[in-house]
Amino acid sequence: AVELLVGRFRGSMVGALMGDCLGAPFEAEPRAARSVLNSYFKRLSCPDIKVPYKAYTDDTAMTRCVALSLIQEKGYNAEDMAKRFVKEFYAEPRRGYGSNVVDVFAALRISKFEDVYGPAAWQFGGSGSYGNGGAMRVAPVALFYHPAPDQKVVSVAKDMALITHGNRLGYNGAVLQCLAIREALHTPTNQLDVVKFIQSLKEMMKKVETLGEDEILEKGQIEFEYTGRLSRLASLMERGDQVSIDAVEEELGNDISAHRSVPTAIYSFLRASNSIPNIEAETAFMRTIHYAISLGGDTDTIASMAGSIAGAFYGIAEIPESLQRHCEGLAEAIQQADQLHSLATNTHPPP
Ligand code: R7I
Ligand code: MG
Ligand code: MG
Ligand code: MG
Repeated sequence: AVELLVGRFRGSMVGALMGDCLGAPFEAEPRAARSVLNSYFKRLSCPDIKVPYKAYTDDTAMTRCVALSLIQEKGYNAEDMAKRFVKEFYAEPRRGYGSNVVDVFAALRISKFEDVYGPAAWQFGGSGSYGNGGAMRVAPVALFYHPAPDQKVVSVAKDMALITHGNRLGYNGAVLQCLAIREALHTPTNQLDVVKFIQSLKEMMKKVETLGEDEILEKGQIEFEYTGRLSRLASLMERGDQVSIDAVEEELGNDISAHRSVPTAIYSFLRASNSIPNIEAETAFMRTIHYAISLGGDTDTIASMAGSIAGAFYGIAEIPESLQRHCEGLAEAIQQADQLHSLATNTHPPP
């Protein structure tokens, strides 16, 4: 069982990396047809063809910071994490960061990290960003804190997101993505019950989204945004293969906002647990990545989030090595997964 769990930690970290690297060429491009993606993956997995590696983007750059900070600090330390984000951004600013989050990095640096959560709170005139940048990097939190009680997991995911994303849609998106990875990690591979999986997330998000005293709804926002989208997700799953890409875009979204991408990533994982017409994939994990990219829009981030959920569920053994080897930073993702696993096991011994 212990070996299985290591494989799932690796699957989640490598899954996040692969979605980012393989999805990045399609980000904000016209949607790629399933046949085009079939050839894309076939070409990449051909053993005798040498292709240059696929570079990772901001999604992975920030995920690595989250992992390294948790490992170094043996838990969440806001200041350490913020410093790593900033250092990483100024070392490699051309990784495709969101256009507004860079202002947070600048303000953190200028203020010498005096108030770690301050600059994010001031984004967008004080409402904070609802981009998916908090959600896209949350996998290491889900892994490290997986044995901890729900409340602890929720509060760390939220605080980690708050360093850059002050809007409740931004940080609650990170919370939902974190809970989805943890749920996948805890579900036996032969016992995925789609209805129960969604219901469990809905029950947790209903508590999370109950408006706290310190929270306000921005104009046009509703209290139970994510709970509502999870209901829509459940209806889409009931309709099976009848659901078109346009319907997914309409009901769940495929853009850079957290509320229009996190539910889409979860849907991609669940939908791809069964075969999908015209998608040729070596494994259900690869079908998840393929399907997520086929939705278009924010392909690197949706595929990365879907990949980290699917990887936590299927484990590294279901991720073809022929495709892993194309991803920049593979060795680091595996090493961080192993370190997170040993820390999670020692820090939170099983009851
Ligand atoms: O969320 P963030 O880190 O961006 C992540 C995305 C991923 O797709 C990455 O792959 C990368 O491509 O970027 O960065 P932010 O700059 O905080 O948010 C991203 C974008 O969301 C912003 O540039 C805005 O276009 C939009 N956005 C908002 N627009 C209006 N009002 C986020 N919050 C708001 C808002 O409150
Ligand atoms: Mg990116
Ligand atoms: Mg609340
Ligand atoms: Mg993206």
